[in-house]
Amino acid sequence: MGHAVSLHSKVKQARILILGLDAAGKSTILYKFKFKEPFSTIPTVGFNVEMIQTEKHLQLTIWDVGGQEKLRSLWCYYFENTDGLVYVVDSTNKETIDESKKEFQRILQNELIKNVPVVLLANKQDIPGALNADEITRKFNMKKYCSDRDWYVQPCCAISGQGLAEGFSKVSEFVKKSKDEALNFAKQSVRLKTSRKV
Ligand SMILES: Nc1nc2c(ncn2[C@@H]2O[C@H](COP(=O)(O)OP(=O)(O)OP(=O)(O)O)[C@@H](O)[C@H]2O)c(=O)[nH]1
Ligand SMILES: [Mg+2]
Repeated sequence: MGHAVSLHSKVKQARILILGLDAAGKSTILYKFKFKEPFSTIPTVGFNVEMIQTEKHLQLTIWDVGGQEKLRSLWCYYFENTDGLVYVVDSTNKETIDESKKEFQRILQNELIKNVPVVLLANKQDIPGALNADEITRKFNMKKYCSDRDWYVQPCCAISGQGLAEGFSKVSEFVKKSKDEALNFAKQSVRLKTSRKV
């Protein structure tokens, strides 16, 4: 009975983790996406968490964790049960982009994040000289490092909100797909067990 209920209930909840270096724009993105209004932020010490309903009928619980260097060792405590990762890059800051890439690759290596779909938000596209999505894709070596999962690079501007709906829609789509696959796998296993008993 428990099985039947859990296997047939619709997917409604997903846990999304937003990470990236300090000042990449994570909190600005979270609050602009939620409230659709400009939001002035202060550096996050700890985390912010918001629930947002997307058009894919998914309730996203979005965790935005502070990105200052001394806080990054705490990121791993947020990894468990993550359904989708949104990694935010300041596309204009050539001094920190290699550091951002290093942190990104470190996250991907963690067992708890294995196969978790990724949307990389190439933020601050309003600033002249920002690297575009193709340049960020190459810089972050996405094809190589994300070959084991669904991934997408979305250019955006947290101030105007441009690109945010597309980015979160993409992560919702990926999450739904992987949850559907897990559900189908579970259904098949139940069917197999039942047919063996008969
Ligand atoms: N021009 C421009 N500025 C942005 C954009 N996104 C964020 N900012 C600015 O970047 C600064 C840092 O933004 P936050 O959202 O606080 O950065 P954060 O990633 O949450 O930083 P931590 O909490 O320290 O990890 C703020 O002054 C924002 O107004 C953007 O798309 N364009
Ligand atoms: Mg913040």
